[in-house]
Amino acid sequence: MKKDITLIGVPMDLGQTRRGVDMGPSAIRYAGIVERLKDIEYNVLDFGDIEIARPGTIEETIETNLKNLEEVASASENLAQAVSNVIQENRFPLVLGGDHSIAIGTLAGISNHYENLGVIWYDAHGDLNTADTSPSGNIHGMPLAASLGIGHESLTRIGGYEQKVKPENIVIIGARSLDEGEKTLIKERGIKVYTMHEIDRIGMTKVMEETIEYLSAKTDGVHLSLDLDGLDPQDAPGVGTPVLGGISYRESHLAMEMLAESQLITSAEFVEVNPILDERNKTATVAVALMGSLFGEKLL
Ligand code: EXY
Ligand code: MN
Ligand code: MN
Ligand code: MN
Repeated sequence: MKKDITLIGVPMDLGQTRRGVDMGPSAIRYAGIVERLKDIEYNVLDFGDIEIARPGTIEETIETNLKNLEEVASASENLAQAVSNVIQENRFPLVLGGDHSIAIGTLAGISNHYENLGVIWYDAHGDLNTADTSPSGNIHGMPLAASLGIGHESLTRIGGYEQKVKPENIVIIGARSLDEGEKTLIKERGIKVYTMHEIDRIGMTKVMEETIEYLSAKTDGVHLSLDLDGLDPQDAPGVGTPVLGGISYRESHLAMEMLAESQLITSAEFVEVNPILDERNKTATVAVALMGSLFGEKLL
């Protein structure tokens, strides 16, 4: 069954220090996301963009090494509300980033609509840092930890509740740059991870078959959080934290096509598209093509 889709833009760049990722939603719209989905017979509504405070405009009351904490928290609350409304309207929320800190708000808006939400985290990174383990203080390296209820309470309590996802309901795909604290957390909490090593070794087909089986057995909804830096920088150069040796464009299409066939995905976000660092909007174009496959576009 085809659910109607609502796009939500999140022009957020405060979760990291490279400017330009706030233009991600515009770049993705410019690359034709609305037309692409309409071409495959979806009813698509563009909600527009979430309001993001400018840095330094919210009075700082918290002593912390986390950059722009109040502004990120405030944007996350706005996003959570908007996403929750879309689900209430029985539509599919498709969130366009923005840096990956936005996942804190997306998951806060989604999770209390499900008993047992699953999450696929498609990323070069684990995004499992906290103020104590972060090498950078950048909140885009923390959203998965925050969604587990681990970290600064301004980030873990968005939406008024803690723990948006259980560790055993998470699958990370594409990891190749994990900090020591993240590795410890993965082992302690039993988070399932397919690093690039496993993808090379068993292939994307098997990775996705296993992921789909693992999550469909125990969840009643699955959110896809796709960071474009999960892909190789050759295929997706317009990202702020590129890491060599990533997932290819074709493997990513295969992953999206298999998710479409599984009908498992109930919400999605595409993040970290930075048009200033890009080559002729290539990364946004790749994102749009992957969204096409995720929503069932066929080659023939
Ligand atoms: N692990 C590093 C940090 O926490 O600073 C890098 C994080 C990059 C996070 C991104 C976009 O997925
Ligand atoms: Mn601030
Ligand atoms: Mn990320
Ligand atoms: Mn990443």
